[in-house]
Amino acid sequence: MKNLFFLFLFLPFLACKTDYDNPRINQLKDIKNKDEAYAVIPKPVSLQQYKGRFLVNDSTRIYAYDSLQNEAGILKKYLDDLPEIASIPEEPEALKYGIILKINDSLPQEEGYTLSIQTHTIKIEGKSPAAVFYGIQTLRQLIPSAKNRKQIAKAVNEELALKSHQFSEAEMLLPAVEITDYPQFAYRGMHLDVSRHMFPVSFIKKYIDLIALHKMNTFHWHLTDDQGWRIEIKKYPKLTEIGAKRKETMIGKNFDPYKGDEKEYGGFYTQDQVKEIVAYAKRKHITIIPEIELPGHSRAALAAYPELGNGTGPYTVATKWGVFDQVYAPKEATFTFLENVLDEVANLFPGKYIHIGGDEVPKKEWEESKQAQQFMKEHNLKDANALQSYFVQRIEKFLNQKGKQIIGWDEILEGGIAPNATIMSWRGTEGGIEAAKQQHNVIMTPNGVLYFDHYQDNPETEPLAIGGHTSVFDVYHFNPIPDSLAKEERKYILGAQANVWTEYIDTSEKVEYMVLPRMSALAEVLWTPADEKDWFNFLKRLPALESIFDDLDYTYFQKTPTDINLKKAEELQKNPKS
Ligand code: TNX
Repeated sequence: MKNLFFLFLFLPFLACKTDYDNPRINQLKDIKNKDEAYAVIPKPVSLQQYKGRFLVNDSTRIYAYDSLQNEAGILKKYLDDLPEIASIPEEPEALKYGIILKINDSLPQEEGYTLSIQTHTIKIEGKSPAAVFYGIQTLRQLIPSAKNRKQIAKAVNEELALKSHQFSEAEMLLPAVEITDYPQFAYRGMHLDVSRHMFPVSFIKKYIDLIALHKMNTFHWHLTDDQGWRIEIKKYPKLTEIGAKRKETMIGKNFDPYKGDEKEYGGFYTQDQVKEIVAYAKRKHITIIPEIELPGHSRAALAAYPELGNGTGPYTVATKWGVFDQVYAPKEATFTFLENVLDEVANLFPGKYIHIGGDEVPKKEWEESKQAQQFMKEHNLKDANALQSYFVQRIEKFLNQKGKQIIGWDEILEGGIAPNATIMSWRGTEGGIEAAKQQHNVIMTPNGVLYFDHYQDNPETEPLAIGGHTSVFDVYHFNPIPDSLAKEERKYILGAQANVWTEYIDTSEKVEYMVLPRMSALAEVLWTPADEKDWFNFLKRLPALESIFDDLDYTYFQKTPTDINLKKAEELQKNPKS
């Protein structure tokens, strides 16, 4: 009843036939400074500001066309849990006041959307449900943060000086705007290593939410490595009974002399948990790419099934970091094992890609093993590089038959790339350049600039990290398309991804701290047209995003952007790190 009364009072102000023509609400001054009121990251392709505001209160309704109920449900939560998603009224006239979500097939880009906020309607149209979802993410960033709402309500009350109603902070005023938007790159990813350290299901979901907030679409889940096997495989229970646990963990950087913490460390995700996470990601339009490392980084698997090694056991789950000589033996039993494992993995993850690793494979054991030498002879493989290539190609063939495509780290170029493989270029961009020249798809993850396990500021004042130095500025100025690629080769660069290796990241908070706000910069690299990017303008928009991090309880690195001295910034802007 109260709501109805309220709506009635406001009709003269909010409901006008033409947009923006209400003399009172449309004359409202900009309450916040413009950059903040329209602070969207990544910056939209086109954003036209208007005067006026849309009022959201508990009588606002969301109308979801075209089976967009999932998207409507997500939006509803962002808007302080609006009471209900309304059914579509038969009379279009009834849609005068509300938020409308719709598919629009005529939009040119697959992930493109338009967002229009007017005084009495908000309309989000997308080419696909994912595109509508991106429009919702933009809308979400236009919602004033809790702390700004009070201020806005106060300013509006002063300016309108209505006797009949005082705005409260529970009523959100969204700024009028027309946005047309679509991403520059199709692949926009974040990676997380859960082998070196493990994170709870609740955090994996929180990480997925962060990916969604940034309009990224891929989560690369690094599930196996020397220090722990983290996914339940029904056919091989020892992978998690034995392979998911290590005796202890190295303390700090005590490689030599080695010093461990004497605490058993372990954990894994059950298949039910994996299914739950995959379904969660799907609702947020995020595809998960699972990574099962082969033929190297396999000590945890060998600890569980030593018969798959090159006779160099006994094997243990590694307790320190680095690259180890122990790799799978090239024999039929290994391929049967890997195929069975990948079979279960393929059934759990509906996306088209499976990452098979392929990085850092020392060839020592293969060179020294009679059995491996014999295998190479039988298969006409001239050296260990050819054997690595055989390994990957055989697995690719198996996965292609199951309708999946493989991704591998750039080492899989050595000895000949598998015919349909996508390359993840991590040792700089060179591997990516080479792969694109060979007409293979590429995802750029160069360790010089997209390794978010590296320091983001002075190591003396930062928590322990693996090394390196990559500031948010460096990330912001990364260009995924190397200059040396010819025009027709550029289309092979699908996009980029930041990698989060967790040797020195042992808590969820530290993951957040290491990725924020560097991933916000990466999101803009991947979404916004290069000539629209502007570092200083990005810095002005960042605080609004940080207030969302605050509201959602994310930990983040706070000082870099404003601390970067201008001269250095200008210099770097002219000559970015690649
Ligand atoms: C290299 S990137 C690795 C990882 C480490 C990382 C540390 C890649 C394919 N392999 O095993 O965790 O460096 O930055």
